[in-house]
Amino acid sequence: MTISLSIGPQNRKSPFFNSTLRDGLKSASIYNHMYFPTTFGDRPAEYDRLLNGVVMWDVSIERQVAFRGTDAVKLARYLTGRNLDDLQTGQGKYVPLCDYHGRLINDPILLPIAKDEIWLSIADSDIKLWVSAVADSLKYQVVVFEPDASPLAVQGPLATPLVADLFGQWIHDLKFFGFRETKLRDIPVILAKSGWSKQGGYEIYLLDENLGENLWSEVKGAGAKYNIGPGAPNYIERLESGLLSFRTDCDETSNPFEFGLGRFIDLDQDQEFIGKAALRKIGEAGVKRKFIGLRIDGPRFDSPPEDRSSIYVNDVYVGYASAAAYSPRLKSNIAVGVIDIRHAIDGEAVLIEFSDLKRTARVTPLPISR
Ligand code: THG
Repeated sequence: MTISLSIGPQNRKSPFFNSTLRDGLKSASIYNHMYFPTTFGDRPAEYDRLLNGVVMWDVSIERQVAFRGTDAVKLARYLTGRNLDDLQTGQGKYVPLCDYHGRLINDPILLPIAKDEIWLSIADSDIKLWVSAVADSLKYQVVVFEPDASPLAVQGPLATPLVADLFGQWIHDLKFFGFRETKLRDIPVILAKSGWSKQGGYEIYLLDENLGENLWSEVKGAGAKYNIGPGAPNYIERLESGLLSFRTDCDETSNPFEFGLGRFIDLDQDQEFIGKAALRKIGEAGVKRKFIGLRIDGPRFDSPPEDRSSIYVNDVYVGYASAAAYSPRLKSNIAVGVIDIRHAIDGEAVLIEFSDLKRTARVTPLPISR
């Protein structure tokens, strides 16, 4: 189905919005109450650049929820089950957030900006409301706000030489999720080694929303010699890599263990945090379902399914596939989904019911590598 978006003040525009339009943006979605570019019309080229070259993505929709004040670190430790004992300014961490029932409500990257300031770079849910409610109810000394910060991702094997051209050789010192505040010419930015792909790369957080066109054209200009092009978080590569898309893959009752995020939660620390007791119980009982990959039989899919698809074994519902596509690399249709733990077995045969067709498929571990 193709429809056009109505543009209005109800949803926000990225600082790169005009640049993306000028460069041929074809489709957008909505994420964190913001227009989210999804393709510039040449999906094979966007995929190829990510795997073999370099591609630039407007990911301003990864909004920042900031809190500043004497209790900033205390608040962060209460919000996530990730152990933050060794938190260091300039080194980010992936921090699942849960509610009091242990249900996953977001999976941000935490950026320790200063001793008294933390940012959560969030996926698609209203975490600013959550954080300010928690902070105020505990009477913590912090102000919660959305800073003027908009990430531009540069991803792919040639992202590293390009970003080194732009910023200098020091970029090689950044560890994964490490970041540094700096300037690109006169544009204030944070450069971070991160990005929602497994092809490597960086994110340049623009710190002045009036300079979006400048930053876009700096990156585009310097990237010309690497044949850079515009794209978006890649629908196919993320399935191959098994990266979690919070709103796509999770439902109202998902917990972090189902998605392999248990390694980012420390139930043994003395620190109290939201969901700790519930997560202990869930952990003791064992997970009932699991996030898995699927290899799907039959002719290649032309376009992604619009809805979640039901998965059956012997006519019994056992879970859902949340996203599916043809992988050129694996020469197969693939999907990710959530399935009953009893069927989360490598090679398990299942039937997937898409809106207009049924396909046989096999369960496979993530990332999908064969
Ligand atoms: N960029 C920024 N913020 C974000 C995202 C982003 N916030 C929300 C969402 N995306 C966060 N989700 C992820 C999920 C996984 C990874 C990055 C962002 C990731 N994971 C590695 C992996 O799974 O191998 C490493 C995790 C680790 O070991 O710590 O890269 O894209 N600004």
